[in-house]
Amino acid sequence: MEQTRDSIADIWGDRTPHYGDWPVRVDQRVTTEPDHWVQSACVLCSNGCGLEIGVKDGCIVGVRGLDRDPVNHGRLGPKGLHGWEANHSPDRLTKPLIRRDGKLEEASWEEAMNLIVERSRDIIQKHTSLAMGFYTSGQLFLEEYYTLAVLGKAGLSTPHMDGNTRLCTATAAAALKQSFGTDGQPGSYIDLDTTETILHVGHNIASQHTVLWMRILDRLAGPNPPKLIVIDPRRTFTAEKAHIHLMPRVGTNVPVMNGLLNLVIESGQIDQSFIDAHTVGFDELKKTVANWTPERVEELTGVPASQLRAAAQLLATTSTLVSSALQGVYQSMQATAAAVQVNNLHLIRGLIGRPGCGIYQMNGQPTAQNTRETGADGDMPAFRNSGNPEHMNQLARIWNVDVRNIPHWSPPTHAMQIWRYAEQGSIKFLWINATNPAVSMPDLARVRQILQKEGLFVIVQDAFMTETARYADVVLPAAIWGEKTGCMTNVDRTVHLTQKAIEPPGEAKADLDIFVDYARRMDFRDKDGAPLIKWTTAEEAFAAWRECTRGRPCDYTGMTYEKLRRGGIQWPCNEEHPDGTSHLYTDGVFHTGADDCEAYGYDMTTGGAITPEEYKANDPKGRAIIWAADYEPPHEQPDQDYPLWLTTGRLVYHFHTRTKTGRSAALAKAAPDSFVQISDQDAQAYNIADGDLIEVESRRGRVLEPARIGDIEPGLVFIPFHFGYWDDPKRSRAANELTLTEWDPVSKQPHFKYAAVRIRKATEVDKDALVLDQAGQRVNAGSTTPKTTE
Ligand SMILES: Nc1nc2c(c(=O)[nH]1)N[C@H]1C(S)=C(S)[C@@H](COP(=O)(O)OP(=O)(O)OC[C@H]3O[C@@H](n4cnc5c(=O)[nH]c(N)nc54)[C@H](O)[C@@H]3O)O[C@H]1N2
Ligand SMILES: Nc1nc2c(c(=O)[nH]1)N[C@H]1C(S)=C(S)[C@@H](COP(=O)(O)OP(=O)(O)OC[C@H]3O[C@@H](n4cnc5c(=O)[nH]c(N)nc54)[C@H](O)[C@@H]3O)O[C@H]1N2
Ligand code: SF4
Ligand SMILES: [Mo]
Repeated sequence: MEQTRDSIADIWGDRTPHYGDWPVRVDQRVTTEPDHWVQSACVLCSNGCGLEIGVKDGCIVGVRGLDRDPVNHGRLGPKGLHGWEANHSPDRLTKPLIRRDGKLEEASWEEAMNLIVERSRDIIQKHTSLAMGFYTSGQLFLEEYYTLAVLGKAGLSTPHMDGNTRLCTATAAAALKQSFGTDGQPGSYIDLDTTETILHVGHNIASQHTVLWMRILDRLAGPNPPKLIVIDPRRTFTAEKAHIHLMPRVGTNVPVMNGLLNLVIESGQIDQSFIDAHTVGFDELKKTVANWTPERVEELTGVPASQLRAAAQLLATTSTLVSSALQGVYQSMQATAAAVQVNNLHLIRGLIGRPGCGIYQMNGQPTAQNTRETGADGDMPAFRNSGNPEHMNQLARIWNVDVRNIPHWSPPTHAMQIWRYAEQGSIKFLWINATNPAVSMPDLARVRQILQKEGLFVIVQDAFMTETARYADVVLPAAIWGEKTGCMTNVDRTVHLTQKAIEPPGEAKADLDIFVDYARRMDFRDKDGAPLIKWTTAEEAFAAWRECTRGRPCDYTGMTYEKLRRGGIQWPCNEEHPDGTSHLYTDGVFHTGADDCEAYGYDMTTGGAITPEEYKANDPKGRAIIWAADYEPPHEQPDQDYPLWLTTGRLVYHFHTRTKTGRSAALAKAAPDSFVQISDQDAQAYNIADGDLIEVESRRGRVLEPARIGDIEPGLVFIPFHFGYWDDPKRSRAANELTLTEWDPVSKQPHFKYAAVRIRKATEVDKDALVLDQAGQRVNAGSTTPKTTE
């Protein structure tokens, strides 16, 4: 059978009801019978579904879910079943490009790499390595990030390296570090198979992790179904299945969570012996949340007190609980402060470290976990603490370099700061790989200005001519998933090997090869004069990474490519745990000891770093840390001029800036254009009908979107952020034209989930239409402007 279902029409497929043991269902879509199958995993979200790539005559012709894979038991969602079509898109980049006289022109690899090396040397000589910046991704492979991290830290010694993971899951990492001492999810997907209660906070799992949602749908259809609580201001696919759906105003997660914690504590159903033996900070929490009565929560958040009580009742009495948090928490006000309240809920009820009890501080991108583990986001590899001299000495020994060459004298530069330095001119070299900031960063007018800045040398390494690539000085054509080999670690610490199935098009090269080539040309050496990067293949890079993780919480030493070919394995995997580990913290001992922890943490309100001395003075010595947080109002709020809240997010059929999903015919057809979602009440108030073109304006920019009415709270509008300009350069429609340059004080994750906007029907703005040129710049309107409405 070529296709087991039409996943566009039937997103989640048929139910296979279960309790305890999730049945296998193999989903498949091929366009023709493959010659052979190559084992891999899906690259279109952090769920990490195991799959096989069907190949015929050197081309990908389809995929099928891997039946024995612990993550998906054979299932795949619409993106997984269709996204591979992008590999064979006719507009792939196949040759390097160099800007000459203002125009990007084809060049050889030799010319492009020589230019990059020449510029690197020149800039370092004149301005030191502090002028070198790297903005990477959550979509490369582990081996690629590790190579990048080593060349950045020990080769160039620059602290300016971060990923788009800053926009994505920096808060997941921050919340895990704040509470448990290091990154790494405590639980496992198998917790969903038995849990009594599930809580999703700001996570539209039905659309964004479709296969994990199938697991939940199958529980809901089976014996002993779990109760589902959803906290989201919109009526999402996820919310539709909720037993209790709390719809708070955007930016009010802390009051809602504090209100729930308060009721749970008041009910007396807390696990006092767990709290006493395994945590610190409970008294402070109790004091803080005591102020958050259901009535006060209702006033501030709009969540009816009765609903909050009902949710708290479930959370106070359940004997197992799986919680997840994602962008409705991470990209909103008080991101880390809200995310740790989810951890606190589990800690005060002792619902951690055993089957049925999982906390998913979710990831989004397929390899965001690896960016963090390897230190390509500026963290130190294998969760080492840059403030811990012993940890830094370990790295220096592993890389055979002088410890002073590893930048650890101050916290790493986070992405928003890297862009600011580029704006201010102190960063003069910005190497962007596998991310499309000209659509995905907040406040796009500013991003475009930075990318075009005189004196900033921009390299873009991508598979397509993206909105960002248009501004580059050098464009490097990258091989992508299916065309190279490497590992991906998903949300629940499961490591998959994804294998090369076909050759990349034209001269496109694997990112690993590009980084290795750069390191060789830059002649980075270790203390003894040997090459710093001692590997050339992915498998060799993996072996080097394994050594780097020895004895660390994310211990990979028990894994090999050969073992990974049998299926996904959860870290830590070592001699003690040769088959991997499903649950961390089963003994209630956390990585919070001063010698052990990945970070000393931050003050939740100011973001002020806690010093090693302060931390040591109150060493939690393995107890989890309960952090209390009070409410802080958002800095931008609706007012007379901009009376509505804007929130942004995703659709089930598209991945980010659609470089892949927009090139699959079926996915593109399923969600062809951007829109603005508004409530019935607001539609009436503004006299707007479904499909009318609406101008949405914030203090930073304007877009034009067709209206879609319903399923959202009055006063709130929603725009999906997927739609940039590569396939429609005419209309200003990217949600990030409107968003704010502002971030969480702890995780430094930008706030995409709220901004103040105003709306009006586009008929009134014909003369000043929003038209963009090829480069995404707003063209002045006037007589050349096509009419924007019928
Ligand atoms: N189909 C699809 N799946 C994807 C992706 C994709 O692009 N498309 N991307 C992947 C990636 S990288 C990520 S990070 C994840 C993201 O996955 P999600 O976080 O689930 O996706 P979003 O739509 O960004 O935001 C989730 C929800 O937050 C709600 N929200 C907004 N403001 C608030 C608030 O103040 N409080 C609360 N409680 N909720 C709020 C929104 O209404 C929205 O429904 O998805 C991954 N999976
Ligand atoms: N308003 C708003 N903005 C948001 C968000 C939001 O919810 N609202 N969400 C944020 C989040 S969570 C995320 S994760 C970001 C995502 O934002 P981006 O990272 O900008 O999104 P992508 O479209 O996934 O960009 C990845 C790029 O890498 C390329 N690529 C894919 N594979 C490879 C490879 O193997 N090698 C190389 N070199 N290139 C490759 C793709 O073609 C694509 O151009 O957006 C953020 N921006
Ligand atoms: S849930 Fe995520 S990993 Fe699984 S098939 Fe869908 S996009 Fe791919
Ligand atoms: Mo993300």
